[in-house]
Amino acid sequence: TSASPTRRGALIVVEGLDRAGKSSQCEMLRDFLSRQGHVVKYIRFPDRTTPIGQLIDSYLRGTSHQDDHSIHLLFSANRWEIAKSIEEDITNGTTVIVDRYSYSGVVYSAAKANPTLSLEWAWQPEIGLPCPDICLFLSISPEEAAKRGGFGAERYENEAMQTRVRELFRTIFEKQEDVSIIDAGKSIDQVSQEIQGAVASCIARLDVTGALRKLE
Ligand code: ADP
Ligand code: 2DT
Ligand code: MG
Repeated sequence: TSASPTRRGALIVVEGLDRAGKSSQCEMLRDFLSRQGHVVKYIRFPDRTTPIGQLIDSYLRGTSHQDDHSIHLLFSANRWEIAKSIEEDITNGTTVIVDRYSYSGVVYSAAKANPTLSLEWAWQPEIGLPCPDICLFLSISPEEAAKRGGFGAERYENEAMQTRVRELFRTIFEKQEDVSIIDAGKSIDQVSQEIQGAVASCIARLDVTGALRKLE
């Protein structure tokens, strides 16, 4: 007799603009799923703790400069260096919540309007990474985001960049089927209810004996 296979965990990605509420909602979702008895991990990209992440951190804080393509590939490499451990966690039954992923990766880079850095170019190094079972896009208007405080000091935290990022997120998520668009302008509790609903139905549909897909 063979042992019954471990139920795999789910890979849940939360995306959105600055101040959309991603980090708050990831924490609440982690606590919600833990209370339901799931083993849960919450991770974020960029992971600024690795050597590659430290290069990214100094670039974002403006203490170093990088070519647009080069920093793009470092953000991608920062996912590849963690990808194996995500896959292992999922296989071992841990549900992984990810705060920003490849979608932020392509959108922020393409928003620079560098003629040789298109969305298509930017997507190539993402191919083969673990594919989320559900992607939640926290959608917020510039007005609502502004109410949540001014821009911070990091690169990209300015009106022009955020406007282009918002348009590009819309472009990529219009084409994509398995994305849940959440109105992030509502109260924290309302947003969290919607996220819980979307995640619960994803987990219910999930073939927990099937493998995690790859981005293509
Ligand atoms: P992100 O990770 O997307 O940048 P955060 O979760 O850090 O966003 O939230 C940014 C700020 O907005 C925080 O001060 C947080 O308390 C607040 N905030 C988050 N969600 C809401 C909401 N639904 N309504 C009002 N304020 C919110
Ligand atoms: P936070 O740490 O505050 O989320 O900001 N970014 C992120 C990219 O340009 N490419 C990526 O691949 C990822 C994951 C978005 C991180 C900043 O880095 C940007 C905002
Ligand atoms: Mg955050």
